[in-house]
Amino acid sequence: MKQILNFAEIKGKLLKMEQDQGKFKRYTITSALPYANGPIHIGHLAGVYVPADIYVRYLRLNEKDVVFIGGSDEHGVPITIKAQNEGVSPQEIVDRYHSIIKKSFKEFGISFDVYSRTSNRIHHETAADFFKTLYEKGEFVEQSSEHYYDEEKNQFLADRYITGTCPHCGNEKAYGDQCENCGTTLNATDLINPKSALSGNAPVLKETRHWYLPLDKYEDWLKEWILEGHKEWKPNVYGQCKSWIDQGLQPRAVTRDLDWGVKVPVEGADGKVLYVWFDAPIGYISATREWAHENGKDWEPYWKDESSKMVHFIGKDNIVFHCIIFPSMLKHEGSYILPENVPANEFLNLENDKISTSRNWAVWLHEYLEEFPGKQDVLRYVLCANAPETKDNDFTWKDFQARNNNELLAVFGNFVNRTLVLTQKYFDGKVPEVTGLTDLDKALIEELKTYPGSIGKSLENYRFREALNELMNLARLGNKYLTETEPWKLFKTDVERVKTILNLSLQICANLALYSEAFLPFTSEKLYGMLNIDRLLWKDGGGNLIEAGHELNKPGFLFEKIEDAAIEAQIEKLLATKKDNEANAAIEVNSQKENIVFDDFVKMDIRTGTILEAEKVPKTKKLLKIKVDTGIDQRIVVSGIAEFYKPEEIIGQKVSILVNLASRKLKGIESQGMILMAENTKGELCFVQPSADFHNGSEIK
Ligand code: B3M
Ligand code: ZN
Repeated sequence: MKQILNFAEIKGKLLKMEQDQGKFKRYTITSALPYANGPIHIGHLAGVYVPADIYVRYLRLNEKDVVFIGGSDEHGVPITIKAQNEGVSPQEIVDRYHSIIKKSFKEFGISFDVYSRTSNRIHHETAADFFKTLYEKGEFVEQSSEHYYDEEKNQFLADRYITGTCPHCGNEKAYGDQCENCGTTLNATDLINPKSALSGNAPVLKETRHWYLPLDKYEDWLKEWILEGHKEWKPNVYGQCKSWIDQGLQPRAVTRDLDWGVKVPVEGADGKVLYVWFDAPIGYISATREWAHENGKDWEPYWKDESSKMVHFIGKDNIVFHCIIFPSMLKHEGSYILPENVPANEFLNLENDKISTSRNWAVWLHEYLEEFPGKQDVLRYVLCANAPETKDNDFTWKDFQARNNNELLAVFGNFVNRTLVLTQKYFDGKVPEVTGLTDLDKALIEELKTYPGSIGKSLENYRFREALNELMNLARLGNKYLTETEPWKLFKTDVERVKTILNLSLQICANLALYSEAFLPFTSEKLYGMLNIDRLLWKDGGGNLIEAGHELNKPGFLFEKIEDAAIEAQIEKLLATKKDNEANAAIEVNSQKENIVFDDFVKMDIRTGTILEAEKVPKTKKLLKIKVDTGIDQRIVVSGIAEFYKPEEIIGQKVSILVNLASRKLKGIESQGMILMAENTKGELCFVQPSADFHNGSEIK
């Protein structure tokens, strides 16, 4: 048995933990608001929502007063670009994705108290008021500067709406804020040959006025608050903050010339909205207000009372906004508390490649559920066990299968199943009594007591992988106990001993049901059902949870094997995506050639014709020697189509032929002209033929 000797130590840590918890009366837990411009994938879940949900469930199991906030981020340029591409309104886009995203979260058991959206009126009011307060306090700096403007569309262009050549790597499709080829952060004015994505024209620079949050002025305070005051933050979070602060902070514009978003609530700001990163985090406040309103609560203590603990769950690309910009806004507004922690995760990759919405390189939650119905907890488990807590991590389907089959099924499911089946078989499903304790049993009982503390401690330190592993250790402990005691061998000779063994094993099962509610809520519910007991609280953990004589329900299965075929199908699906992407990339590369003038075009004499004869050119793979009736004459053309057509197939084929191409010799054969072929992205060729039976020699123009 494991580290019983450490019990005193664990108890000491437990005490410290209770002190921490005692400090706070309530918990305000936020999770990043996903952009409502697409559905969500495993990267979102692993990075933000699974850990946030585990944390919140743990708090609730400790009877804490907690509000868990989520919602859709419905403003910003990603939304307007999507709308523009589809030719619909931004509202239509956000309505569509808000409901898809909300549904996915619900299906995966992400237990938000409120899932709101930033297009709600209450949010527009809250964000506008927030801006106004800062404005009236004189916090903002007002500044005019030149920005790119599209004269045809009469509007200023967001950085993402400008493309051009990257001055660093020459990529012709760099965006005004970043080159995705070399990764450099850019200013729109850095681009060579800038073009508006709206009209395709070159934009002009035009003067515009904006409000800036003077982060430079807040630098000393930020140093004090983060670098001195929050050394306990995760190294990846602390490190990013330090590097931002060390580089020196600049004033940051918090308004934009756009028509989609929260209108800037001051006079003379027509056509301007709040910058999406200004309004989105205020969305957490608006959502809390909405929740409070609907539940007869007061929202303010959750945001304004020092006895509230606020934690932001986010991905690493949002760190600066949640650790530097939003806290600066809260601090200088004056009436708000600041986050206690921002346990940001790194990124999850998929099969060794960056998850990408545009390349469709993702496992979409709604698709997963169609393909693995009822297996939400398997994904939750894998994403937590493999969470990118300290560095980027990789999701692979093989690992998914292995973790299901070798861990959930073989360890957790197997232990529970063995215990329940044996109790059914020997004691008719009634919990047997403890008839006497061996040293082994006593050690087990002691060890069982350590789990609420050890799992809880990991969770309070945002070490979710460690916590989940500890939960699995409890199942491992149970399996080991059964394997060592072998009750199935004792039933005939020592039924009293078997009673004790199964009683203790059932106590482990009940403890598993309790702790797993935080991680695997669907499994926990099933297990409670099989044990036929009510939901427990964290404080109940570690001890005797089921009385002798209690009647269990019939055992079922918590997990099932995932077969190779299901995994291969997923891998196939990804391979198909890869192929599609390669084909699309080929189309992109194959962009339009330089313009020619009409005179260039009319120089070409293209006629309709018919193939009369064809044969392979010896010792070549690609060439056919073809005799064509051009209406003018019969002539020989050598054409590189042998990989796609057999000579005998094409006799009588109608073609288009360029007849005035200077003749040239190929493999010793004089080729007079060129048969026109269409080529797809895979490099396959087919004939271009007139759509009616015109006589040979008809001009193509
Ligand atoms: N929508 C960015 C993102 O999804 C942004 C988060 C807002 S949190 C206030 O990565
Ligand atoms: Zn570049």
